[in-house]
Amino acid sequence: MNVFNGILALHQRGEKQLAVLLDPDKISAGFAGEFAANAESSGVDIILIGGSLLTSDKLTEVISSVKSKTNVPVIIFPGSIMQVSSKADAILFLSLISGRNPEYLIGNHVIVSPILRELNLEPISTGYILIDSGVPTSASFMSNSFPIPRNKPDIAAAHALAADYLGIKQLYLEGGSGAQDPVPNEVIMAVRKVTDLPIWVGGGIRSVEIAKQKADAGASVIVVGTHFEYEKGFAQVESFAKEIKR
Ligand code: 1GP
Repeated sequence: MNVFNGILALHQRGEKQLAVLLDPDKISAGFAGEFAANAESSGVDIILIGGSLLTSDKLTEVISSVKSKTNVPVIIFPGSIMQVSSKADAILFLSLISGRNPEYLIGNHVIVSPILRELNLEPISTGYILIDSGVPTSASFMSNSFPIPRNKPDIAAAHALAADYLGIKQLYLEGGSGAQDPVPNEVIMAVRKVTDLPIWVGGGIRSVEIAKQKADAGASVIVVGTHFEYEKGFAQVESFAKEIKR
């Protein structure tokens, strides 16, 4: 299975996708499996697994549990090069293009690429763009990089265009997990204007209305993590999926 081709095909048909982020530090493998069992019928297109800083060793256990219960593609969303597992279908191969930290632009990629090849894990080339979300975020702190100011859509668009010209396959506009304010619609629209690449948008999306706004602004994949982390929240997955696909 080529995971990126599936994402691209839906994007090219204009179909919006919902990605749910599971953080192995915050949920048990058993609970992740229960969520996965209902993911497909709830309209989930992608299950992302990872975190900015994993303090437990549960990544592979959570991935295996999810994989045993669903055919929805499982993609690692790595906070560091330690987050790899042959059990996943693919990994977001993130280059933090909004930052100027060489380790997150190319250094870590050199270290981990031979391992990904060995594990036969599909790398999905992704231009990762941090957008200021009102408060410092783990992604910004851990990567030692500044986000793009949220009132500068033209700067975000220039980064997106450069990524497109470099041959990067998709973009991820990131407000940061638990962001106070999600990525502004104006930023998504400005990026959409300059590129046809799939655009992922995540960070601080806490309501169906906001999710729909981001999809309408031009996001191809809506990522929700924190809001769904508790059992109560997972009950809302279906309504998020329905709304963004409407
Ligand atoms: C974080 O974009 C994801 O990298 C999801 O963010 O946890 O705020 O939904 P939330």
